[in-house]
Amino acid sequence: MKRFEELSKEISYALRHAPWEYELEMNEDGWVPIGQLLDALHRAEKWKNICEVDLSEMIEKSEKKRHEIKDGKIRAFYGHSIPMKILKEEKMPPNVLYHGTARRFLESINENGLLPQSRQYVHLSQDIETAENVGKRHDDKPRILIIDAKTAWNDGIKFYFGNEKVWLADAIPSKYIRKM
Ligand code: HQG
Repeated sequence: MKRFEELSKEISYALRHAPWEYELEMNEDGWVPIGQLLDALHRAEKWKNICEVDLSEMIEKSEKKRHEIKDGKIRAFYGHSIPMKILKEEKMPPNVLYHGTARRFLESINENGLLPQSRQYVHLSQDIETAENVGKRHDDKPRILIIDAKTAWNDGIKFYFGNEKVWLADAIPSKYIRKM
């Protein structure tokens, strides 16, 4: 399992942050040909025997749904930081979404709303547990923010579907955010 985690990290890095390091041709939806990714991975000794079945198994065994394979291509569902904006599917969000963050960011979020920071989109969580896990990456006592997604969406803020647990937005003004 550890090996799949390591593989998943490397693939996330390639697909979210540095496709050029792996000579990947990425389309505007974030898809790259699996063959290209495998060719790049095979150059590293530790991945020289990786095949498409391993990639499928890695996705299947992962706790989080980070990647998707379809028609000979692979992509990351979210998390991108590359200059080319990945187009995501606009979708009506649930009435309420959550965002787990660090205590030290609260003042700035209060002032400026949620901003994508180093990524292309703000990442929001479908449920509180997911938000807590996201927040714990930044703070051992994370704070959960409640996003009034329904009102924001009615006011014209766009939301995008990431996966069943992760929603995306360009930015969330602070008037739609309250602390839990
Ligand atoms: C904060 C992981 C100051 C924001 C996770 C967050 C997620 C602000 C941090 C996905 C701010 C950015 C993304 C403002 C936002 N002032 N701080 N105005 N607006 N922030 O890692 O949402 O495991 O880029 O609260 O599970 O934590 O990689 O975003 O704390 O789904 O698959 O700026 O990445 O998924 O941090 O996490 P990040 P995130 P994976």
